Amino acid sequence: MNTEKIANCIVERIVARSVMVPLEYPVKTSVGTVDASPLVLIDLYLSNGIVGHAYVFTYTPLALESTRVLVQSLGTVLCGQALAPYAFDRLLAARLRLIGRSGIAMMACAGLDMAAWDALAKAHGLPLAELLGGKVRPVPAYDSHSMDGETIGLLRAERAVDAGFRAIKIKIGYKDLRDDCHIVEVIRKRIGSEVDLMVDYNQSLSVPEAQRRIRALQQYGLSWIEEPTLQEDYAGHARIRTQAALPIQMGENWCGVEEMQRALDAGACDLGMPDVMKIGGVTGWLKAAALAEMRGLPMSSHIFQEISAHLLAVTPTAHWLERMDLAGPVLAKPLAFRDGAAVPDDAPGTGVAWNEEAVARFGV
Ligand code: SMN
Ligand code: MG
Repeated sequence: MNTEKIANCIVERIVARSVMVPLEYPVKTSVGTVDASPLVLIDLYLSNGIVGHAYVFTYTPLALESTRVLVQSLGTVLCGQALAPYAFDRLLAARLRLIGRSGIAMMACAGLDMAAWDALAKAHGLPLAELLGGKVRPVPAYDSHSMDGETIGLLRAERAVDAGFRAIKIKIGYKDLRDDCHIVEVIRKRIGSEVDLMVDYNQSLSVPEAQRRIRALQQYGLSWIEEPTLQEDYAGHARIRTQAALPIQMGENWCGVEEMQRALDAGACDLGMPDVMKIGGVTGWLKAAALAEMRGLPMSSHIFQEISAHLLAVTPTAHWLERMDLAGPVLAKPLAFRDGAAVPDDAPGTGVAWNEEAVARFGV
């Protein structure tokens, strides 16, 4: 499609639908469990018939309907506008200046941003990675597991290695340190030393307890310790980091690139993993990728595996893609993984499209 026709891509309407998607395994963390995946599915309809698709993940069903309503109402600001994701971000930021773009307001804006970029890529007939100047390519991925306990933890670890993954993340933060060490030890024994092993504390420890537990975990050759203390405590993460002989990882909770910059200025982490939703969609991710490059920060993704496979292809310090499938059952074509890498296909857009029969089945 040529440029003048792009200018004629006018946003006609936005439709936001809520679904609760079943999960193969619940996401068990030390601070809560996600039994089913609450998603707001966003469809951005253009005047030329193209539809941009995206979803946002609300973590808890308690936030599902309010997020859906906010997506729908913010969407009205975009209706009648010529498709321009960058301009949409500026427009929504201006409209929300007084209330502030955080929490579900940022999530809703990011969802609209991802849908707009999907539509723009489709309007150009390009996969998102190529629209952004990169190439669609396999992206190294780690299989992301939970606080599964020994039996399920070993089963999942074995399956992941058999499926070709060269890296696995587990969640820890059990009641006692010896339980953390035990699960890490048995999984390390099962997967061997050639497979990377990361752990995620999901913010559950005090700074002194994190320092104590990380000292005990040194012996297992872990690739990173994720969110050992409260995500907003950048100074606390920095104190943990100065004593830890293991890389500290964080970023899934950075709301906008401003918080990423504050965390890096505080020396909070060795590695970063922005969440494409909380960081502000594709528009926010591109700013984060530039900041990561300036700081030499290896940058991984957090959930949202489909669109992240495109974004990591244009991230100068790209590190790992997190494989945690929170939307597969409602997708027309779930993201493929082969030999430990995400393998996005080269269809136009981000690869997010709905299985409408499943959407009806899981609709809320
Ligand atoms: C996580 C927590 C809750 C839902 C999805 C993912 C986790 C992660 O912090 O890093 O995968
Ligand atoms: Mg995490």
